[in-house]
Amino acid sequence: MTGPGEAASKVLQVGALLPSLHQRLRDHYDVVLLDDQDEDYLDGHGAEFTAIATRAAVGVGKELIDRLPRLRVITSFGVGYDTIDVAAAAARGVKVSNTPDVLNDCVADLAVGGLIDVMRRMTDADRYVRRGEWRKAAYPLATKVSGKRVGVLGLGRIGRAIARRLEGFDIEIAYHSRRPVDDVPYVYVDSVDGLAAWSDALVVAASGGEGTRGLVSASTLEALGPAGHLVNIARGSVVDEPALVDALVNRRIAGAALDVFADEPDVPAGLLPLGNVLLLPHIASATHETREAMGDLVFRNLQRFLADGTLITPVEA
Ligand code: 8YV
Repeated sequence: MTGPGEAASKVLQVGALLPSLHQRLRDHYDVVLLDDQDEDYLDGHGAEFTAIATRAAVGVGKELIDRLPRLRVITSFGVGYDTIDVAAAAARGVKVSNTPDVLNDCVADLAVGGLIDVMRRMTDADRYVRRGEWRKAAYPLATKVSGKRVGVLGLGRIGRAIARRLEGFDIEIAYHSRRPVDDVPYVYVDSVDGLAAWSDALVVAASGGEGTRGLVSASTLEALGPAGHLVNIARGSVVDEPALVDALVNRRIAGAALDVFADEPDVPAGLLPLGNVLLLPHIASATHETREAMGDLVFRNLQRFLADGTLITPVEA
């Protein structure tokens, strides 16, 4: 077993990281970027690494964990950890950290922006102006946002930040999550489809992973109905994507604002011609301020762990 001093020296970087984090890691540790190595590199060097730095979009599977017999910690850039095999890590006693809270504001801002954009058709109207169509006719009427009913699916830290913002629009809020929470004024609905049936718009803010795969199903979209809008800033996997495409193409729901997809960066071709869908390239946390805060938290988690074996923001297995 390596001691803490030795552990601090060698970090395996899995995937590209924010440039400032990449540099900071190199300034303090001996960092090896896995992407630059040969396939068999870890056969000879796997035992040298006690720490991994990665990002949520890339993650760490069991196979990689198995190739690093002295691994003690995985620090990840991103709040979601559905791409990290947390159970395999725990079975080996490997600790995992993520970057919660520091991105709540930006993700919630984008969710609300997406909701307003798609209900008011702002991006589509922008395209209309650019195509010169305003000269021929007024843009069609859209849907009022203020005062509507919004269902929040997943009332964690980000879901709550979204709900707080929506209160400012006099929106009535209800939610569904694994269990009701005590300290919010919102109505709990005990099924996803029940929440969708109640809602004018459904905002998906549940974490990804096997437990939530396909939680928003064809029947949920049916319940949301032809006047309903969907916003997803969580993970593409939470929504049955073929069912969503079908519902949008056939106007069984009114529109959607999507920042996440099942197979990023691939976006279902059927969505591309649709004016009632806002398509964003997974940018909810992508501001200078938030990404720097996420990078700082990754670095501080690693630094703390290598100093005393604890994490600032541990993921519970
Ligand atoms: C990041 C995210 O863009 O935090 C998350 O889980 O999905 C985003 O904030 C992404 O994870 C970075 O890899």
